[in-house]
Amino acid sequence: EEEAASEEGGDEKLVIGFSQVGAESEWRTANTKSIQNAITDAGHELKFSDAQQKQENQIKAIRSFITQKVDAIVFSPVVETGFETVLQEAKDAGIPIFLADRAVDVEDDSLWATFLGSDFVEEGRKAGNWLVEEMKDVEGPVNIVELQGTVGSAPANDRKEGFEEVVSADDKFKIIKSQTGDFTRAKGKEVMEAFLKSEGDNIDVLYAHNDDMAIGAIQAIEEYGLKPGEDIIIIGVDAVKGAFEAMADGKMNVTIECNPLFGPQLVDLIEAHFAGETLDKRIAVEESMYTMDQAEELLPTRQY
Ligand code: GYE
Repeated sequence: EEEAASEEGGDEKLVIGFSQVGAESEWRTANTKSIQNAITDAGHELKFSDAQQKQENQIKAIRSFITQKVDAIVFSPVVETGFETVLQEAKDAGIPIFLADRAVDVEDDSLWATFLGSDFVEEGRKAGNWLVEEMKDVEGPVNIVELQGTVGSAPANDRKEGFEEVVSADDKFKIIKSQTGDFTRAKGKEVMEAFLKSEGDNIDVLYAHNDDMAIGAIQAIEEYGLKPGEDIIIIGVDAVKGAFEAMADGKMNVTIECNPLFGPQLVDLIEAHFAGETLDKRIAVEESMYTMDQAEELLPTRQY
């Protein structure tokens, strides 16, 4: 048997397959590095697969990890639904799944060992609460356009839900347009151009589900002849360096932190699992929120 020698605790060298979403954002690049480095720094062997934001690629990657008899699989699902079959195959093969960053929507929670990631609903609420406070003296209507993340992904679903929950309490807030920008700069720019074309000066606020789309949109707004950060309030999520740069330039107002640097924490959890510990089903990463006036001071200290 090749079973984990639990008396040896964390000393065992594991083969870990990592099915990553893609390379769609600054956040993702930082996350990939953090997890890859943590796995190899701990002396484990890494098999890496980039799904290029496609579910079918992830299903293939997981099947290939199962065939290769890896010890564990780290999985960041591009969308929430449709993974039951392949997760069941991993379970049948006795390979534990560690959900990293994004959740799956499956009924049987024995299909994964633990989920380590952020509370995306809470991030959406933070964005909404910031806006409510910022607009407290404005009579309204406050016209909001929303750039959603990848359709069907946990962060897109949850960031929408949390934000709506807060702003819907006051009917001066109107979400006049909402469309996906797939978490990329290019798509964020393209969709913002379309929003501006149909709504123009009517737009008061942009809520983008990540900073990369906000940064793409900022470009579209400038090309349209408006001032991002002034004529249109810009709210992003992630707190990547690019957002701090935009805020330091006065072009973006706030970013909600979503910390991608949880590689070491993830590897600790994997090792704990192989040492026989029972893990909580959901483990949260701690994070904050940063505004324009803090950007210049904090920029040099940002790690991603
Ligand atoms: O916010 C976005 C990335 O799943 C939390 O995915 C992650 C999101 C992140 O593309 O930038």
